[in-house]
Amino acid sequence: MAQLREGLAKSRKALQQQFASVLFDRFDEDLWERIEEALIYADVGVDSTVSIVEALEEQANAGAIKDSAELLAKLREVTANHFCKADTRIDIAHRPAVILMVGVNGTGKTTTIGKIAWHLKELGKEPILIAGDTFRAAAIEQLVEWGRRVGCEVVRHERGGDPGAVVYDGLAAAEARGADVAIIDTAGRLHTQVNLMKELEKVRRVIEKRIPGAPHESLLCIDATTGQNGLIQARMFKEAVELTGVVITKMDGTAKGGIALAVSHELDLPIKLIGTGERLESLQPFDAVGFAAMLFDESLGRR
Ligand SMILES: Nc1nc2c(ncn2[C@@H]2O[C@H](COP(=O)(O)OP(=O)(O)O)[C@@H](O)[C@H]2O)c(=O)[nH]1
Ligand SMILES: [Mg+2]
Repeated sequence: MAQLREGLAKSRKALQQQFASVLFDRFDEDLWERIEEALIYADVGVDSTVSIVEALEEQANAGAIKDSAELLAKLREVTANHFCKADTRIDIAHRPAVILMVGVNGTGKTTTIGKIAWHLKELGKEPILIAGDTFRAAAIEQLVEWGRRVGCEVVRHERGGDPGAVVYDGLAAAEARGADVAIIDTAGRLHTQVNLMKELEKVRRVIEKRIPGAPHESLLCIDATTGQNGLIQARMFKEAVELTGVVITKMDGTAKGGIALAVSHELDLPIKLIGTGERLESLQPFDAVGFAAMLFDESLGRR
């Protein structure tokens, strides 16, 4: 939690500057516009912003908001309520539990896999990593290096190999070793959406055939620093893959954290994990109430 706090410190500071002008003694159009601007600035996205401000206006009209402290309290409450209500936990109640990691290149898939594997080890579980990103030798090496640091097996083929084949072998190894969790890395630098869909569909078919009911989690990695571009990526991947949740990475590197809300609300997907740095332990579970509270910190009301 301390790390998420740290990671969100920048978001909060930027928002504080925006909300500093929001202190008010009466409700008028200008106030709502300034709140809207602040939310848009924080990357919350247009649809979610409009919906949040509408909900706040309703509360104000009903007499539930009398001063700026109450406004901020309601803002936190309404914001938390805008996150998708689906389960934010990662399902590892299978053996092996299969986690498929997808997302655009550079969003943090491989790093997040390393972090998840480390956390699993800490919990006494045995993970196995599968190098399904066969485009670049460096991508395979990167996963192998994480495996070395974490102390778990990595199943790999040569660069340029068929992702379906390495996934098949990886799952076979996971079953043979009695691994608790198999985490599959995938490529994200496919040139067209059609190619992307084809490749991910193929990988999925291989997984389903090998282990009925898998993948148990299909997680989309979104880089918080890319702002609204993350929403476009999420739409594209949701069309291509049946996603079970989202990982928002690089929350430590942005002055805006609202993309988590935009993606969760507009695409009805739970945020499951937050990446807050490059270290193994820099991965946090997601909690909507805590997230909203930190985004709109209490101190805002006391300025
Ligand atoms: N600051 C920060 N950097 C991250 C985080 N997650 C990943 N990165 C960095 O982002 C870059 C791309 O990550 P990588 O895992 O290779 O992305 P991939 O192409 O999706 O597999 C690397 O330099 C990572 O160290 C995070 O939560 N915070
Ligand atoms: Mg990678």
